[in-house]
Amino acid sequence: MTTEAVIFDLDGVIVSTDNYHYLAWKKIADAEGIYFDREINEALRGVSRMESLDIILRKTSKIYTDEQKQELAYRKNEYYKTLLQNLNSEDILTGIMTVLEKLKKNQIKIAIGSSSKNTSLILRQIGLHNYFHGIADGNEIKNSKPHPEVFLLAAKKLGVKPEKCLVVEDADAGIDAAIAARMEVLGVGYASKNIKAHYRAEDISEKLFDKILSIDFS
Ligand code: B16
Ligand code: MG
Repeated sequence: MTTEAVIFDLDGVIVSTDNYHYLAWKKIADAEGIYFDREINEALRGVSRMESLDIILRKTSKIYTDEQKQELAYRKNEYYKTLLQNLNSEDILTGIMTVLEKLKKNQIKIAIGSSSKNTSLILRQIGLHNYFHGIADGNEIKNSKPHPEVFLLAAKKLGVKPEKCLVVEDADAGIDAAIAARMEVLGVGYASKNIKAHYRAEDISEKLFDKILSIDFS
């Protein structure tokens, strides 16, 4: 396959916001007397805010109305946004900037495909707001990962066919979404153990992309 574009997931690939998500959900769960730990938090990777809340509420027998659920999700997001104020360019994960620069230099388009409705805020915080050729996020889609919608939208914005795109993901839901979009996928971090991914690696590096895309990065 000739790769014409690379679509990067945001949380867990470009920047690590998982701990902030955890702290914000933990605050809500504790206030509601619901058990929540870091293992349950792992199941929320790549999953939308409301679906994340539904997973958390599995630990309680209390029935919440839609209005109450909206209120919990709102409170979680307000706290999460406060925590995001701490983010800056130093939080961009290791290896990312070198790879992004080299992809651009090699005329490979780069995009973001994220379930997060806070994508713009996060990109602004880390100074990459105007950096990508295309951004598709949680505000623009009806179906979140594992549905392929966000990646198909990113490809459309770039004007690149899905089969010419490579996705970089840290979530199992995101790996499934990329496969459903008929894209190749590199599983990193948490998803480096997912055997459905075409490529797997703990961390992102120049060497890795050199191998996958056969680019001479020298
Ligand atoms: P928000 P990604 C996802 O982002 C996160 O991994 C997931 O934990 C979160 O619930 C989801 O965004 C929604 O985020 O509440 O900010 O809209 O990994 O797809 O970039
Ligand atoms: Mg992610």
